Amino acid sequence: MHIKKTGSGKNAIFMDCGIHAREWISPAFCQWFVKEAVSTYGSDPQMTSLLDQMDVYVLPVINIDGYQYTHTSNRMWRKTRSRKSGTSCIGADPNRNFNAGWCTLGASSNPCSDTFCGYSPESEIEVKNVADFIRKNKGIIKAYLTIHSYSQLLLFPYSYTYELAADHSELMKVAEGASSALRSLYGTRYTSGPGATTIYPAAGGSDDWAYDLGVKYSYTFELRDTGRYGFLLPESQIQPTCEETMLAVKYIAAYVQKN
Ligand code: ING
Ligand code: ZN
Repeated sequence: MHIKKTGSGKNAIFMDCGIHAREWISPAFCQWFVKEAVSTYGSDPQMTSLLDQMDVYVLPVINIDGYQYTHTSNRMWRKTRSRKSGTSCIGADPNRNFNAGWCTLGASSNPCSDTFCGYSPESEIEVKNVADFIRKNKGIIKAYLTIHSYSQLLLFPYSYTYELAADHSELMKVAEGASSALRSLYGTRYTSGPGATTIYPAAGGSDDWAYDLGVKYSYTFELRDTGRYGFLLPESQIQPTCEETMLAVKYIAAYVQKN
């Protein structure tokens, strides 16, 4: 979905949800974001100024086949649903399939693993299409946000190496600001930091790939909770999670807008 005022060629923010099938709160957030954007434009000064100055691309469910499969067959499915002759195991982990230190760390070359990196970078059609879109629009895409769950983390590059990103201090500062904005609503605590040391080392992730392509403000959100319900976040937490996450996304967007 492309949220824009009339006219084109403006700078943009790209956000995707549902890269992992079982992380249901993620597609819920993208949907919430679009509703908020179109319904608060003109009344909320921050949203109005953002959309006056930038476009937002929202991909509500990247891994649509996997998402469907979690509704029909296996609630805990994570990967895509691609098939390959020679193995009965299905799918690759789309967040190990991007071309960023591909399959070197925290990923598996076993097609039966939940973190299978795929047969080659961008072997998954969902990953190839997102990567093509971002490459094509890299001149205007100033921020890349990807929404996962769970753990309450705000991660940024790198995950494929322990080296710090060239923009580490700025990325950390913006993440800390976004986390405080999020916490201000219901007191939900987030931890910020580079993926490799904050969650675990893992190559082939989309945020690392976007960052190395030149999209400086590249963040992975891990939404609620911290493990009590995990992927099975109760319905009663959908709205508060979306409300608080909005504050963090708007904080990052406002920062990107003026930088
Ligand atoms: N977490 C992410 C995962 O793909 C991550 C963590 C972020 C890895 C960025 C690599 C890069 O494992 C979840 N919950 O999926
Ligand atoms: Zn995930």
